[in-house]
Amino acid sequence: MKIDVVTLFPEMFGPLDVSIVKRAREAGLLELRITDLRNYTHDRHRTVDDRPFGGGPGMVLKPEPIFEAIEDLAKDKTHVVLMTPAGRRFDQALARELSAKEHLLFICGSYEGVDERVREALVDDELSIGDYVLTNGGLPAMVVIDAVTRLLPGALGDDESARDESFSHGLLEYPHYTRPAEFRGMKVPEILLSGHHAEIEKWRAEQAKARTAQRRPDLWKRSGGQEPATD
Ligand code: JF5
Repeated sequence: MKIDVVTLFPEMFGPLDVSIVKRAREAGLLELRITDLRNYTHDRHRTVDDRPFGGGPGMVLKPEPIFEAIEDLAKDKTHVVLMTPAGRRFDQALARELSAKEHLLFICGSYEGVDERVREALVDDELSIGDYVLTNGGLPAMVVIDAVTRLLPGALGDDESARDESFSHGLLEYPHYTRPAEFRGMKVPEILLSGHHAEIEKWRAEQAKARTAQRRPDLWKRSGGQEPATD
């Protein structure tokens, strides 16, 4: 998969040079290119924004540099994504959907937003990572890129993939423990030390359901949950 990012802050993208995304890039599963929007300006001050028509506070990203950047970087099959709090809410199902695309291009908004003509003419999809306002779309783009990259075939190790598989059912995770069996007086649940694999699976499933029902009633309803979970 190829991913392009057009941003005013290319220096933000260090987090994509570590861990699983780094490994995916090194393995050739992901080709990631970060482009500075200012490279597509032509004036001495490398101007990317201007005051809003009609007045009001803040600045708006000008259309010309964004159009030039997208026309340079996008091909016919490119899925152009604008990161904005006004987009549809990003979730795991959307991560799956995006992971099937050949080429993604993220436009990272800033300031009050981008000129509406960018949306009308260039953008295929507007995504939000949640109901809060950030200073620019760099962090949201990285969130989406991270979630998509780990879904690319071969990006996760066998262990990671197998674990992920068992949690694609829309519930929260069961509690995890490792050694020591007792730490500062806190004991690991006896069942996990018992070696009874069927019983352990049952316990974990119950824990996952109880947690989901209690903490995330929205997910619980979506997963078809009914029984009053006891924790
Ligand atoms: C942005 C104008 C975009 O703040 C966000 C955001 C929050 N959830 N999802 C995205 O994007 C940055 C800021 C101002 C446009």
